[in-house]
Amino acid sequence: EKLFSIKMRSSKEGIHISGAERIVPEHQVEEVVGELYWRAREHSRGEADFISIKVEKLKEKPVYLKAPPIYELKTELPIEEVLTLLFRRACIPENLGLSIYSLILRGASPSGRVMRGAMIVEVPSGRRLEPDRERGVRASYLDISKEATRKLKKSAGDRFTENLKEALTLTTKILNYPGVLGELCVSDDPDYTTGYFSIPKVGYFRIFNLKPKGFPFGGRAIFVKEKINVEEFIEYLEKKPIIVSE
Ligand code: PML
Repeated sequence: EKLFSIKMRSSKEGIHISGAERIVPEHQVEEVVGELYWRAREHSRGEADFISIKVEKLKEKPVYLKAPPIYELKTELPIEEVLTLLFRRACIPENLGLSIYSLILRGASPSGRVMRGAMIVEVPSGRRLEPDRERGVRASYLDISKEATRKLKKSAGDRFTENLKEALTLTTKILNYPGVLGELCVSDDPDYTTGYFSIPKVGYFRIFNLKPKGFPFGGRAIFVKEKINVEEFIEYLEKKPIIVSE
């Protein structure tokens, strides 16, 4: 059966409120368009003045990927020490990793705002490779299967959130590209203090209290090896359809 990408975004007075996307077989398109419409309304409590829902037939078959295992870090260690251990495991110099973490907490775009997409950081030079530093790079064409979602809900228990599901889907796509060393994510939602650092073939390390409550800044950094072909990597992130499945 043919597959379709469905993407939703909503805003009010030009300011982004929410976005979501799915990849579904043709017979589910109508239902999922409805779901995303309701989701846009719900997220904005009916305040959105613009909702866009785009339906597009996939031009290529999706790649089916397995999510990394999830580890939840409950520790008394200061957050910098936790991150240092994880950076080491990913072969990222700790000074570089920590400086990117503090940059994210300050608002990483040149204008000091939150970047909507990720920065791409070359290791070990620290060079920023994303062409648009204000926006960053946004991965797209992704979804997670029902079975993989069920398994995730079971393993995360009462610590399951929609943010976890979406973050795991996104990082599974990112980690699957050769030359990626890890991804650091701090939520830009002031009330969502859980973030993660993920490492290819190792895992998704969920870090509670990665930032103080009420803090409005956040963002993502993808750490990559030198000599990665950035154009091809960005093309993969933006265009290649992937579905996280069992
Ligand atoms: C989690 O593991 O709970 C998700 C962390 C990242 C959330 C990013 C976001 O949705 O703002």
